[in-house]
Amino acid sequence: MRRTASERLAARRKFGMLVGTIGVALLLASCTGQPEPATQQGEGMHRLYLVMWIIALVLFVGVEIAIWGFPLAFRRRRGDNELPAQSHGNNVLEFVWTAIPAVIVITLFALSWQQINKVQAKEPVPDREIKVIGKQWAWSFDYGNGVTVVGENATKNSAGFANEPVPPRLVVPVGQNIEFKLQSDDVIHSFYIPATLYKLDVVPGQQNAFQVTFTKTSEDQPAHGVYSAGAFQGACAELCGTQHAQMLFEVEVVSPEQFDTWLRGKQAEANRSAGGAATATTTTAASQ
Ligand SMILES: [Cu+2]
Repeated sequence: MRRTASERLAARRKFGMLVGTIGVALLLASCTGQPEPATQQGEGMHRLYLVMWIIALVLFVGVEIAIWGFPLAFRRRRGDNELPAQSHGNNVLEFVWTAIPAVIVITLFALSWQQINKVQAKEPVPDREIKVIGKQWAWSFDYGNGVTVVGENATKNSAGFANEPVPPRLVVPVGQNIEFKLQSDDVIHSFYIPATLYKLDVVPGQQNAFQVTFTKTSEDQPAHGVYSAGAFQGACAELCGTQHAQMLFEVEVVSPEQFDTWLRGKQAEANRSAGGAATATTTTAASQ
């Protein structure tokens, strides 16, 4: 059955619209799928991710057009009874398709190298230091001077777990350079706050550390599962034993004033308990 010219045009338009729709859907998926960065360092990584994503999208569309378009455009037509001109060994073409990927790989390497140096850069004296202790299967956060924040593990009874775990709430000030010093009491864990777009292993016998500066507070974060509202989510990202899934924590990013008030309150608690550590789980800084 032969199609008329207008039918062919309509079919081509339909195909174009389909390709366009898939492209837009992929683009939208990428925009909503990537966690929003909440730190200075994370914003740089987010930009790098977008650059990589756009290059990948252009290559994907180009390759798909070549895969589907060329066979369609150069298919055998009615009355074609001869082989088209056969060619072999085009030096220009060989050079171009070797050079383009090489340039892309070198560019991405250079951009990543630059970014990794920025992310791992450290001020000699950070605004604040917090010791993060990972152990099977909980996190605790040591602010110094006896102020420690811990959570509560789920309690197990004969019928399984009786209580949901209460993740410890790490309170930090916005706009200040914070150094997390990571310490493991047993096996390898991984300290991960998705909103920072960064994670670092917590290795026994080795002190890993990194610095971040939060650029926004966490007050607009919705509650999710065991995570309460007003905090970013945090978790252990390294399978570290049977109750690895309990190693959750919350990160409440507040104004420096709210942070100081919160820390003073914890300090007073620590002093009252006569040398004992002040421990808090669900105390939020915003409520004080
Ligand atoms: Cu762990």
